[in-house]
Amino acid sequence: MARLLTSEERTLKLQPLMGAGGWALVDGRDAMEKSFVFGDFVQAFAFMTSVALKAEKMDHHPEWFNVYNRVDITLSTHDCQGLSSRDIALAELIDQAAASAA
Ligand code: HBI
Repeated sequence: MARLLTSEERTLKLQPLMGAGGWALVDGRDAMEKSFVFGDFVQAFAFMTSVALKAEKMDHHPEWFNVYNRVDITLSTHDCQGLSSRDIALAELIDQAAASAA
């Protein structure tokens, strides 16, 4: 069962993903979000396929919305109704997948 990030973990591990990292906290919910824009739908879907396979291996899945070349992603952990280390790991994996999709 995943546990919520402590305030120290949020400072040390979550903050680096925010700001220039592109992730932002969601208003009114203990979750993080980021939007990605690709060259076209096929590139966006290839990114989603890559993330989906890795998320399945992690057994930790994003909430996401796709329209054409844009993918909006929200991460939070259902088990503890908030941000856990699993969300940080998945965010880092997602950023790596986006970088290699570019
Ligand atoms: N994905 N985002 C998210 N949050 C969860 O709590 C979660 C999940 N994927 C699978 C899952 N939980 C459970 O099936 C496993 O933790 C057992």
